[in-house]
Amino acid sequence: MPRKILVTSALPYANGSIHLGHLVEYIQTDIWVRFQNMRGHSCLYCCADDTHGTPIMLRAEKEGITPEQLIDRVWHEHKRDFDGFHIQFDNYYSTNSAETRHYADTIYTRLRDAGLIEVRAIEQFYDPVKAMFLPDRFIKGECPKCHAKDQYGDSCESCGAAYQPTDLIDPYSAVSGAAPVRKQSDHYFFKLSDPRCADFLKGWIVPPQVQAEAANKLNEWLSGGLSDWDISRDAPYFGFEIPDENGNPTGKYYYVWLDAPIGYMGSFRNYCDRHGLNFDDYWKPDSEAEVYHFIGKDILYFHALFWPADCTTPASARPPACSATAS
Ligand code: B3M
Ligand code: ZN
Repeated sequence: MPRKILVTSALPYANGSIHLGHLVEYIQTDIWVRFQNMRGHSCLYCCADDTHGTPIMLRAEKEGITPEQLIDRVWHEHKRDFDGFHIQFDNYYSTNSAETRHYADTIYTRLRDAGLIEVRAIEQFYDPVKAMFLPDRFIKGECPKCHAKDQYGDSCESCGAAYQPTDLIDPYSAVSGAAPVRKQSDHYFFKLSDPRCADFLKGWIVPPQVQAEAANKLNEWLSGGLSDWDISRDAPYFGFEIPDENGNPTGKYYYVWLDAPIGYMGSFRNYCDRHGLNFDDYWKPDSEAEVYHFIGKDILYFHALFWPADCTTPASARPPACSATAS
């Protein structure tokens, strides 16, 4: 019986070039896809550029172009490089697409309606000159341990210490150089700590959904207890704006890691529409098709905890065994 298989590789970030480390993953995946097709199965390979977030926004600004112009240019560079290495994607798309926005809004509103989104005020560093909240990587200062200067807000490259940006001595904004102030704003959290998520994940994190080695690591995280996940960012931000109950803008944006895996769906949906395929034949919980995500282990947390929990839990007011994805 020929199998219906959909394969994805991690989406390269549109902030940099494709390097050999990337290619190891795409070439391995490409070999697996070709192998399945040679066995007579139908195996499709979809990918996309991961295009949202603060680094893209700031880089575009620095270059004096719009984020859309930047991601368009990088898309062509990435595509050229993949073609040069004969990576045969069935679709190479972008997360900044109508399809990805559609599935992001669908997943988000279902989570919200299932009581899995909570709004909470948090305090963060804010650049008063640039009028923007600063991600950890955009705050620099003196390491609280070894006193090396110009270290990032999350860790020291000189002594290896990990800390909070608030621990830095004489912090400054890497964007404007200004001293950051602390400021509160509302953030939207995906309630990963809700027992429904852990219950679902416990049943899901087993072979064949994930390899045994990955299951061990994931169970370690799970038994440590899952924390809620901050899925929103304040303006200015390059991404999709989060809608309120009436579909009106909230001034908050989906964090890039929320819509990045949804880009797998967006890319595949775009392929389906152009080739007369039914998207749901692959993604519905009871579908016979198989979905495989090829990823590096550093992004296991996002793919094997957040992603199955956020894309499957709202539907799993239905029984929990209905996984739609497999790694
Ligand atoms: N773009 C990986 C990275 O650039 C990230 C992967 C997304 S996969 C949905 O570090
Ligand atoms: Zn240090």
